[in-house]
Amino acid sequence: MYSIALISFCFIFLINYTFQQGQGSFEVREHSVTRPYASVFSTSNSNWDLTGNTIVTDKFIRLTPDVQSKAGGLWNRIPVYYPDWEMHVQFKVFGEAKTLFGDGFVIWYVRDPKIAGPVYGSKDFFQGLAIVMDTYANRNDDYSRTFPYISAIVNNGSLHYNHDDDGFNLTVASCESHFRGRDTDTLVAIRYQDNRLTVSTDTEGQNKWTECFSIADINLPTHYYFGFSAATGELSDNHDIISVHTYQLESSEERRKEDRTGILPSAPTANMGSDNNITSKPKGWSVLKIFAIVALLIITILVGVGILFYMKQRRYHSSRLY
Ligand SMILES: [Ca+2]
Repeated sequence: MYSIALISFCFIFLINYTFQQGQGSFEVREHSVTRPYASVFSTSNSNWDLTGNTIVTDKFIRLTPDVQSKAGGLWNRIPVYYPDWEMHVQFKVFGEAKTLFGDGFVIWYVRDPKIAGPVYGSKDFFQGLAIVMDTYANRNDDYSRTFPYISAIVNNGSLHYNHDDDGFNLTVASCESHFRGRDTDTLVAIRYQDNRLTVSTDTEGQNKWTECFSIADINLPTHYYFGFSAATGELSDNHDIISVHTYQLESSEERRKEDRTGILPSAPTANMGSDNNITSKPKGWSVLKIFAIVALLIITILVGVGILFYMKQRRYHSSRLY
């Protein structure tokens, strides 16, 4: 009886995986979504939940339509029990607007999934990782970032995501990426292995990954949940998830044996809010420059007045001579 149970378990275990990327890496079916979606969502024991305004067609899973004040989510139900993983997400962000659109979407790895809130339709003070695919620059003052923009945020549950500064002060790594409104397929890959977080994009239709950032020393536990969410406010866009492929990566024996469930998300060596990709714009006119201009103006006026006075004097003397 025991051996039959064990064989059944092994069989179920094996069919859940498809060999993908070399030895030790497998696609995890329960953390992936591919067409046809009917087979993903039609059963009561689906691995995924849809929240808010999310709709499923035969071509895409639409988190929000290009309509104001909508919010939606796609959340996985099975905790991620392996420490090292890579997720490839095919998505599409587009809409009618040419200049004003928003706000983007988030790829989540969090302790508490499916809780509606103000961060792209999901919970603030979240515990876990957010890969923010931000299409609208809320803060656009003295930083020369161009949007769309991808940023990674690691939160232990105590930090507030501030939309007004695009989560700038919590950003551990980021890059600019022109993923919106493309005719090509747009994909993002998130790899978490040996505490290194690497995000790459493929938006040019060349079937080639371009590294967005790679940052070491990112601590994330196991048994959190994957999810996606998006929200529109005054600005809107279609935010579509087309496919998700998640791979379990090969882990060292030490990591496999380690109990990682209690790890608090952290990025102890990250220089939050001062990523290398973000450079300050010139700060405008310095005091010295303003002083020099004022001085030049005064000298010009003085010289002008001087010339006028001199000419007037000459005319005066001339009129006295004749
Ligand atoms: Ca924003």
